[in-house]
Amino acid sequence: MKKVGVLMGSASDLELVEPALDLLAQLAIPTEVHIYSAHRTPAEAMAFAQNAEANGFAVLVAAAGKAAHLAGALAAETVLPVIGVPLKSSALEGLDALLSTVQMPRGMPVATVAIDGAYNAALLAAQILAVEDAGLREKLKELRREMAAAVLAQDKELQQKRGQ
Ligand code: RP5
Repeated sequence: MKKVGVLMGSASDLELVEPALDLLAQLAIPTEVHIYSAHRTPAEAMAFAQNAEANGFAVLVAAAGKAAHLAGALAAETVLPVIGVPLKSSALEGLDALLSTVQMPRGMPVATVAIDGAYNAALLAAQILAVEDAGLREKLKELRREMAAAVLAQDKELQQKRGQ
């Protein structure tokens, strides 16, 4: 299976990125994780994206806060899909990162998830890989069934508490 590359702009982002890493591990998707900043280490970030296709990646996840350019900078260097995760790491509560990530100019798309949406970014990356992988599609369907079962269990508990 091809790999998912997960990049974050700073070590301080790691805690918010961990839900993505956990899900990718749970789904047994090969993953490589890096701290590369679009501002502080632009050469490394650019080289990673330029070589990503040759290095066996299928999709990149880029998480960053503040003036979050990482996802867009990677997208500029590869035609692999890039999923941006705006992080809440500033006084602006992540709105700055959301707009920086989502408002890409025509021709250079970044698939942007919610602020602090690392889990969904990993899920979307898995769904992209699953287009060509029936086994992975089955795992994703099982996850959906588990989610639905959890909600219905919560509903049942609520009904019991309220004596409905
Ligand atoms: C962004 O600036 C990083 O992605 C991080 O969210 C934010 C703050 O970085 P540090 O100053 O904590 O390294 O580039």
